Amino acid sequence: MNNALQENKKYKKFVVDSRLQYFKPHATKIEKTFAEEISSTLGSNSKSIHPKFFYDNKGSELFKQICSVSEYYPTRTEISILQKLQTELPPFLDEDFRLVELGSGSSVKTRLILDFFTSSQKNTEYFPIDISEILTESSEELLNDYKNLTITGIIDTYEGGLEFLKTYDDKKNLIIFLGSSFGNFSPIDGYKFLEKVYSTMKPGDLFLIGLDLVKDKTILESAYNDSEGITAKFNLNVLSRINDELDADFDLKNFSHYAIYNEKDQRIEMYLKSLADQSIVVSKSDLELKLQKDELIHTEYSHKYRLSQIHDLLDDVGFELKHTWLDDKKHFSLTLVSKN
Ligand code: AVJ
Repeated sequence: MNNALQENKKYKKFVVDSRLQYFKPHATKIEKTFAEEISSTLGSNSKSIHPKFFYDNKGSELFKQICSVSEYYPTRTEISILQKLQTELPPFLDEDFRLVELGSGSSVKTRLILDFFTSSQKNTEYFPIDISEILTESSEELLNDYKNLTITGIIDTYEGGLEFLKTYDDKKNLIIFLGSSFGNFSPIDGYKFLEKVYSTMKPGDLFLIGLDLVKDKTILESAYNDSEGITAKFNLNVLSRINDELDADFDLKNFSHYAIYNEKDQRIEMYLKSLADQSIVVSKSDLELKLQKDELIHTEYSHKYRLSQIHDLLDDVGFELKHTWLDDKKHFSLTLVSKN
């Protein structure tokens, strides 16, 4: 057993069985509550709701549905690239790597990587880092399907989990961050995040990042305005969540989904548009929100990158570029970098 780990006093260890354990911080850090965050972001002049709040049970289910609508190309494109990596990533790895994932992800993608890890290693270690405890559920199936797999979940923010990993042991890590989740960050926050990743990596560790690429505006806008209206439901669902959890009285009929591509800033911008002059009470945030007809509540940015920007960004942080994989249409990218 690993001593460094048990000595990490900030985390409590839960052993489920010999192949599954997880770590959770004792005290949740002094983070703002949902109510407080909504109070400040909806109470300000430019109203917004952070996209991390999309993912309650209903929202996570809707996001899964988005991933399979025909207009939403990122998921299936990234999967097609990961299929190529089955033979093209192993040359960059040796026996000793463990797989670390930021977000416990869709297990379809994780599995594509676990396939070749488990077939070339005697024992494979998988460390998902996720703020939600969902990883304890999805783990069972993985353990059933891969007999030489052990899972150590870290239930914390990405930054917290990476910090934890830094003092864990000397085993090499392949850290993966898929799905263009990075696109939610503003360029400045994204840069800071990558610096954090870099600072927690050991020499020899690898980082694989999936990023959506700049492309034709109509393809981008269709992906966030699917004809089945699933993205609209996903966006509006955050208001239901606020109703349920913060005792608010949003009437969803008085809002519409609005998503456009901002070419200058290279990002999809998602909003909830108020369809009338209205006033909403959010009891637990101690807030009375006044909205005018056509006023927008910002809910998400999804930044798109050019290959040269991805390379410059990673290079600026200090990473060494190993390889970038693309699909045939150059819609999506996976880039592997190392810390030397
Ligand atoms: C999970 C942030 C990568 O930006 O494409 C999908 C979320 N929002 N449709 C994205 C999302 C609307 C997604 N990310």
